[in-house]
Amino acid sequence: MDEKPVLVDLREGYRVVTLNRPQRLNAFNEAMHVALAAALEEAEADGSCRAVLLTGAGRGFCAGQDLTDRLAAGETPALGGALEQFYNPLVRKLRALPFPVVAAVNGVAAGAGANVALACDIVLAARSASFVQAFARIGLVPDSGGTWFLPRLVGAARARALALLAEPVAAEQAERWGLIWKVLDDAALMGEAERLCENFARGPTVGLALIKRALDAAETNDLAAQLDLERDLQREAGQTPDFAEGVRAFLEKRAPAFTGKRST
Ligand code: T3D
Repeated sequence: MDEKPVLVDLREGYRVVTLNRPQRLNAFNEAMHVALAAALEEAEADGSCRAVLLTGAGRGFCAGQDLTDRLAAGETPALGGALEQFYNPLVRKLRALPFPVVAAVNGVAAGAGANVALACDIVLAARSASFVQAFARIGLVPDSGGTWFLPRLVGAARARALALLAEPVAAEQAERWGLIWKVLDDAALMGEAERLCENFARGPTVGLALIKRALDAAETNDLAAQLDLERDLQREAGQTPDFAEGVRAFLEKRAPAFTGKRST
């Protein structure tokens, strides 16, 4: 049995959440799902937490579903159940968290592991990392948002080839294609991810959460609806003390001291 399938490290204003089943390249089993869901719930409930850094222990980020669990479940396991119970809520939670989530993809991200990374707001990857839509290799369909994220991030042609061929994409190629934000030398990955989270921990958190909402809504809204939404969200952002502080700091030519709060 894994001792702690997810590690949580409390930092000043953010949390580092580490998938911790390195002997299986951090593949998901039920215990890891439950622990990750709890870690994210706790981060959300902690008013001082203004960002999450998600990474993996050992040489992999996450190899998707633990396939040994699937054999143990029998010849024809009811796979939709795990999506309903664990993967879909996880992806929804990552998108809905009211602060940025930075993925530091330290090694291979395969299957649902790749798509959980893509669900994060900013994806950094080590130069040695790779992304594999491994599903077709075992007769499955990309899940955890894969069929939604891929065409939006890299276009229809690449999305189809990635899903149908299940070939790995090296981190540098992933960056060139726009699948991820940035590739870094392996030794620089965590430092850069921490730097981003430290910045977010001092950021205008409510405004950042509203940006997440606007960009997600833009995936389905037409322009007219999106313009209306931007107006509404801007009203909300304009009522935060961070907006007033941001403008004051600009006029006074100093760095803003954002609180991340909705009200003073
Ligand atoms: O409910 C449902 O099931 C539906 C949901 C599905 C979601 C999914 O994610 S389906 C896709 C599941 N994932 C995969 O198919 C990926 C399987 N893994 C691989 O293809 C390769 O391991 C990698 C490409 C990720 C990495 O290859 P490599 O050569 O760097 O490492 P390796 O030697 O294959 O793996 C190292 C160890 O991790 C190895 O164990 P061992 O031999 O040292 O004892 C390997 O068996 C284990 N491992 C890797 N991935 C998984 C795994 N064990 C269980 N489940 C895994 N997914």
